[in-house]
Amino acid sequence: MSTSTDSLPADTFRITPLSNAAAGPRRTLSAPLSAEITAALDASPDGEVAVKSVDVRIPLLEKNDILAERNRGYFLGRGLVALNLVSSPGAGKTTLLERTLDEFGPRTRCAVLVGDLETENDGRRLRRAHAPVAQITTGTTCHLDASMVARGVEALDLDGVRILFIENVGNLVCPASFDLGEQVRVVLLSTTEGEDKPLKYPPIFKSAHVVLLTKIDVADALGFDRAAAVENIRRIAPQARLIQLSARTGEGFGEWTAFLESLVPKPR
Ligand SMILES: Nc1nc2c(ncn2[C@@H]2O[C@H](COP(=O)(O)OP(=O)(O)OP(=O)(O)O)[C@@H](O)[C@H]2O)c(=O)[nH]1
Ligand SMILES: [Mg+2]
Repeated sequence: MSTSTDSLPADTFRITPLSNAAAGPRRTLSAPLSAEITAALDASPDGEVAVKSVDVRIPLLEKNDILAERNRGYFLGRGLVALNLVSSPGAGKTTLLERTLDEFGPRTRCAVLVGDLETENDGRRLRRAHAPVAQITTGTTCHLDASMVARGVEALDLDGVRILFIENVGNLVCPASFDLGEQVRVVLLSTTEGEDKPLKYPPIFKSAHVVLLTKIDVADALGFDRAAAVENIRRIAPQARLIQLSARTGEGFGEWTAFLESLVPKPR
């Protein structure tokens, strides 16, 4: 029996039985063995057992889920709506938020938490006199999690804020598993990525409340088949509201801002 962690994500491990290994004297293993494995080894004539993979992400996600619920309660208590924006890198999250902040101005107070592995570029792009912004740099982590968001909001003046945008790290896989405590998850698909991404990365689209088809201004020039993209989104994410827009020309933007305004909690 040996352990192998080759090509595994850091938060999982797998024990692979060596089926061709010569039977030899029982080896001493340093890791603590469960009662089941010890019993199976004792019963095995050649000192080998088959062990199924163990997913150690479960406790990590449980902890995240607890913190996410705490964030959600905090946001509700403050009377604001929190949106988690996820997409592959460069789909247009920051550009969307730049235009959204400009269109709302001080009328509907917004705040932004923005995550990237490195740089404060996006945070700087989003800085506005009327909107507090904080940048979270995650180092090597490919997604935001609920504890980062909890710490991030401490850096924001949320007085009077009605909408909190959380721009996640650009990644179409990892953010799907991490609830941040948002009320609304927004997944962006840009015309530059191709029509098939919902089919290839279903979990994130299945978790969406809203799908934004972005950069529609360049769809024709790219030969992007919008009807096919819409069909793919509808197939994988029938639960999601779909809005097609361009943050560059403003086409479709009215539908987006009207949707956001409909989310703002009414004063009690
Ligand atoms: N033509 C066009 N280009 C856009 C649009 N929105 C964004 N872009 C361009 O797409 C590129 C990436 O946009 P960003 O807003 O930085 O994308 P992002 O999703 O925030 O990127 P990351 O934070 O790195 O994941 C930039 O060059 C933008 O100018 C759009 O509606 N139309
Ligand atoms: Mg960005």
